[in-house]
Amino acid sequence: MTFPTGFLWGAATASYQVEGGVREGGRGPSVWDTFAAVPGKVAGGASGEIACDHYHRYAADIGLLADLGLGAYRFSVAWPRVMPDGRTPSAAGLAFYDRLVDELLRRDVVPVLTLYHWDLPQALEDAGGWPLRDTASRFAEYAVVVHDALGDRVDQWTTINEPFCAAFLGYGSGVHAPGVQDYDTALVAAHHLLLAHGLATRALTSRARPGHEFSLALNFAPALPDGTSPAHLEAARKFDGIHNRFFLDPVLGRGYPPDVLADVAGHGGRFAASVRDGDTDTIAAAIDWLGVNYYAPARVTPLADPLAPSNCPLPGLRGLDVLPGAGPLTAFGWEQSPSTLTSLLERLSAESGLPLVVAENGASFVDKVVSGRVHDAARVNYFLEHLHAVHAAIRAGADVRGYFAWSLLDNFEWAMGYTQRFGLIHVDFETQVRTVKDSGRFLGRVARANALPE
Ligand code: GBH
Repeated sequence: MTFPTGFLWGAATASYQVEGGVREGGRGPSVWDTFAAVPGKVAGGASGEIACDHYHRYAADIGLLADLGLGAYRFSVAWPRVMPDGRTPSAAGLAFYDRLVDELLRRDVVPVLTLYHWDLPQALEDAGGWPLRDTASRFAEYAVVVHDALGDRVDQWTTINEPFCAAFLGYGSGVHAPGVQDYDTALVAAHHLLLAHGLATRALTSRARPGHEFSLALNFAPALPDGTSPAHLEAARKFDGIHNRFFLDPVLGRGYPPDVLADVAGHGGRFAASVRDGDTDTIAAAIDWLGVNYYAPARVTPLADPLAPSNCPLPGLRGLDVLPGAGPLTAFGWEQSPSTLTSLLERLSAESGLPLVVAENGASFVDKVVSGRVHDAARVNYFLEHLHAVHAAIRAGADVRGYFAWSLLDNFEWAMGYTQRFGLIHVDFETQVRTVKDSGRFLGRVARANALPE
């Protein structure tokens, strides 16, 4: 049950979910500051204003990660810290990430830097946001600024985390910032997010130093048809198309999948008009590895009326239902299906030929601190089963190079506020006291051994 030599074991966070300090160091507002201030958008009226106070406590948090035995930290840079108005670099903002990276290196932790995990500068949203093509160019400029500042110490670069969420939840269903509800707009935003990835990858590749590696992280929800009829298989095709292939295929150089383009053709046509000559080549910029974010599959079933709107609000989905998960669920209600992770990694490896990194995997459960301990047996089991699943994919030939637990810390879980805990480390949001959970110790032991227990 040993993992390949050099396998990266780590934990992940995202700037808006953990940093707090939203007005410090000259940081400008992001779309999430604005969105969270709108009553009814986030559970409990919560925001990331303080979150885990990681902006001040990063050194202690890195210490906890390193002491557990984890060798890598996947974090994101807040664009509105580095460019408060979305365009002008801020030395004070960059200085925070300087300190963070130096602390990681001091503790022998590999920094894995994500440039965009959803906190768009509000000024750029005001100018048009991701539905505006210009935002992709602004992103490439921002990427170069961060790379110029940190490229002497950071080798591992991820452009964008989960363009699916940024586009379809941000501009389609509207459950994420900026809260726009329009699927034609969401499709255009998706294209510009992918374009931003391609433009930034090109720009950084041309300035890369030896050892630099570039990637993006996609979230995958494999579709499990809840039956074997042709209608079931069609429902699964549709869901897999818009959720997974719509993002994966263009990144792999295959362009947008024709069947998905047909599915979304009824959304007004601005998407088709937004794709210009050369864009598909730009999006296909070579990457060194693919970040795979996996939590749960989707069980899909057809509806008798093929025109009935799907209860899964994504563009192009009609006539299908996404059913509640089967078996023991996480606190979020998500199905636990480790075998789906094995088949996903095998599929992605075969289709892409790329090295893969599990950039996020984890589960929320209700945790209790009892005498300074958190006995989160359900989460330990989730990690154990999913690590077995990763190991099975490696045995089957997939080139998986790393595994990052979501998340290092309990944190601001977007629209769910502080109601879903994903951390290896418990955070008391009243006192900011950290308590390492059993799952953190477990993952640390696995990391130190580079092997699963027999
Ligand atoms: C990740 O996204 C995020 O990267 C991270 O910031 C977050 O904290 C973590 O997961 C836990 O939520 O398909 O329309 O029915 C999670 C990806 C995408 C999973 C949306 C649930 C359901 C929406 N999520 N999906 S839909």
